[in-house]
Amino acid sequence: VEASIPEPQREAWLKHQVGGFKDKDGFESNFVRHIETTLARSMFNCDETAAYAACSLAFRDRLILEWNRTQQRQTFADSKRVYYLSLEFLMGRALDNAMLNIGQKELAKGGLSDLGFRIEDVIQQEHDAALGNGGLGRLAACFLDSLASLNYPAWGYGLRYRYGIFKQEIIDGYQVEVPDYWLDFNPWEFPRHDVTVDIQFYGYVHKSTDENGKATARWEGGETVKAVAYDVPIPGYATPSTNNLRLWSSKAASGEFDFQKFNSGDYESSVADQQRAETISAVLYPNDNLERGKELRLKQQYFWVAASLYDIVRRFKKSRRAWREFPDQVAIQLNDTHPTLAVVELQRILVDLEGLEWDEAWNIVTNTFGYTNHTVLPEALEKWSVPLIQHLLPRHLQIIYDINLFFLQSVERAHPGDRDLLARVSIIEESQPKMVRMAYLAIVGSHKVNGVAELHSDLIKTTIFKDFVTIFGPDKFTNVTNGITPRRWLHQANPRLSDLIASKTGTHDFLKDLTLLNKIELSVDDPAFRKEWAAIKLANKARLAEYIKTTTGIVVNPSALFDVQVKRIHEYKRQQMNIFGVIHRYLRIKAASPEERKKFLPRVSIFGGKAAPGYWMAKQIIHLINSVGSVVNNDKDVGDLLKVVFLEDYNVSKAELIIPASDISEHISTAGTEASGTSNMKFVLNGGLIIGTCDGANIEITREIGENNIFLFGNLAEDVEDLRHAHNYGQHTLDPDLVKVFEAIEKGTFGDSKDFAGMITAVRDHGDYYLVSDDFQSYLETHDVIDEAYRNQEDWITKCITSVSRMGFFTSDRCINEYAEGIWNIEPLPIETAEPEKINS
Ligand code: 4GP
Repeated sequence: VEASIPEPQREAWLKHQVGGFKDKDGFESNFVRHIETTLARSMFNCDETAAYAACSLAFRDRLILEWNRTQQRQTFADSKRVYYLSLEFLMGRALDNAMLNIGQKELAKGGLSDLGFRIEDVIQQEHDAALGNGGLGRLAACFLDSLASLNYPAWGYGLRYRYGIFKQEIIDGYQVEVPDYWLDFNPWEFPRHDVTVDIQFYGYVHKSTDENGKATARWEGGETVKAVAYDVPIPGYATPSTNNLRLWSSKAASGEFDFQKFNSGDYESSVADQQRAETISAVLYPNDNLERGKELRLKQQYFWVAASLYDIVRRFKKSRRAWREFPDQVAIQLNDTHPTLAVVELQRILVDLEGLEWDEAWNIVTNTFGYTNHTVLPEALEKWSVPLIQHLLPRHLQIIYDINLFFLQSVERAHPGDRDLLARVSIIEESQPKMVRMAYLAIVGSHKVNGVAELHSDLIKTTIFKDFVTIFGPDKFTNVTNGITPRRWLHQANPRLSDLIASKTGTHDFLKDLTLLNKIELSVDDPAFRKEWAAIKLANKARLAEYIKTTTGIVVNPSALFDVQVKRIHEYKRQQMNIFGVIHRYLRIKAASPEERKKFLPRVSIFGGKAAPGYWMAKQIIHLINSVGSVVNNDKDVGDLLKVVFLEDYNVSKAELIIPASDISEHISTAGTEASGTSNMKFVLNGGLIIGTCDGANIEITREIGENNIFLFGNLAEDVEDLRHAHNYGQHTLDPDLVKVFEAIEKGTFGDSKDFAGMITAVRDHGDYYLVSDDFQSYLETHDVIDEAYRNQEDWITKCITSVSRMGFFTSDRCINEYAEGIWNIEPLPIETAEPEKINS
């Protein structure tokens, strides 16, 4: 407030306030100004990259004005805000999204065309913001879009990685990882060199007693690193609300470098401190559904959490409210356990720095946090070693021990004598070394815990968190089924389909209220509508076919059935089962007579996805897919009947190209392992059908669209444990068709079989943990059913239209409203609350 301009000068100020462009002409003059001044180019030196830069800067100018107004409005209204803490925000491209959300894409298209550019080419220049691995990070990005679109006062907090998820190259069929340096030119962030926080690491705890005899603890010594804020504006759809995503970058706290060392000629070590500090936010860990306890990762977590909490507390303190009102003003959502140290940090701030009593502080903490779990896979549940935390964050370890002590005392009071229960739920695992179980800490420190689809939310209550349901009661646990933003995943990715739908529903209002899609069911028999529907799908497939040709050289027929599986490569997602199925189909084609071959439905099997660099089995799966492709795609007997394509470097912008082109997509995880899945929703929303197991959100998709419109197969979650148990006792007869597939691989049909031995032995000799063999026959049969269904194009289109019309439930707007009401207790801010001019008076 000290920085506000005094009343007498405001008139001059207001006279010169900049506004964003209002029409095409305004856009063009902004564009040219940025080309000529910001970018120092001219009309004789302006390629598509420069056009992308200038166009983005013109839109950024508009966004930041709305961003400022939104922040002022929120500050003025002083209502409760939600903070979404996520180590990953998989945003993808920003320009197209910004143009669409603020409703200026047509205008920009005209303006760019006047100046000599095609908008599609300009959009393509943008580098994806790939600050995430997979589902968890993309969900966070969809949530930001919904929060802004629904006018919630909300901030995202994350890390500004210099390197996002690696770029994947396929060389000789193998995955090779290449660093993703994406910050060369990023017009979508605003560095806030004035918003910095000093973050402490290491050191020791100094305990003493104050003048009133109260014991106090102070964390002293150690080293300090500076967190610098970078703000990314998040435009809402069809609303001026523009929220903030604040990403922290690390810097050395003490100036640039060590002058003494520099002067004495020791140049290299003079910059060592700086480099060590910058390492903290340098790179995103490339693991999806997998944790590895690396010290640097823990440093990232604390760095980000401490900076974010400092910021949140600073904002709260401006309102001069009493501490007990903190949870009325602040809701913090923990996106998985990665930010769980925030629970400990807030307790530390309140007790050590603000002098609150433990119980009062703890009450504030638990009423502030909510925790979302995204996986039940044991290898993904975070644990940190006690000695590591002791070393890095000595005061936090003491607080964790105290939290655990008080928690276990309360359990003991409610369940006297149950020592096993105490051992099971203790936040500290009594292993060698001792470990801190982060999920337990998150549960104890939050007032609500949610899973991300119904089955998943039931599973966490009956398996991994069962004891906590006994202790806290069932109401602490809830479900919020995931969703996706229809702005990006329908309108942006598939504009023709979006416009066709609008031609039937009257407007594009379904992009704000997705349940309005149900109106198109009335047109399911309308021949013109159906014809256009089919033409759009074919055009999307032709566009993908073109892309496949340019990137891989493989020629595919757009009228073949496109069968797509794109997601992170993981044994539980079972790409291995898919490729075994492809091999089975290949063997059948080979064995058939030329006459019989004519009966096969032409198919293109499309794969895409990254393997974690250290995940050997996943890399083997990629290699097998590519090896099968090079045999099948060059086999004259097969021709167009089967093509196998692996698309390199799957990411958000490629998803926008691939998803609208799918006929069938595969969501075939072992039942009970995929918490929700969100691409399943994207595919159906784009008029593709899916083959899936009874897992994650597939179950709710089935409920919404009807079981005639989805191809389900395989064992149920409730049977998985028994099957695994049986396997371990030797009761495992391999499926005969799978045996044939293994024989073909082992004969060397797809190259040196040693390269694929791990995938075979996992199924044949090591217990088949993911039940590939158990589900294989029903998987194959279901694919035959799909072939038959696809031959009847009229029925197929009916299924697609019907499915799309019933997908309203899966918008992330619905999710955000559920979180807001059931977990955060926040309300949207009506946008007419305050005129920005009035705010500082
Ligand atoms: C993913 C889950 O695997 C996926 O089922 C879910 O849809 C998504 O979160 C969003 O909730 N989990 C991760 C992870 O990405 O790293 O644990």
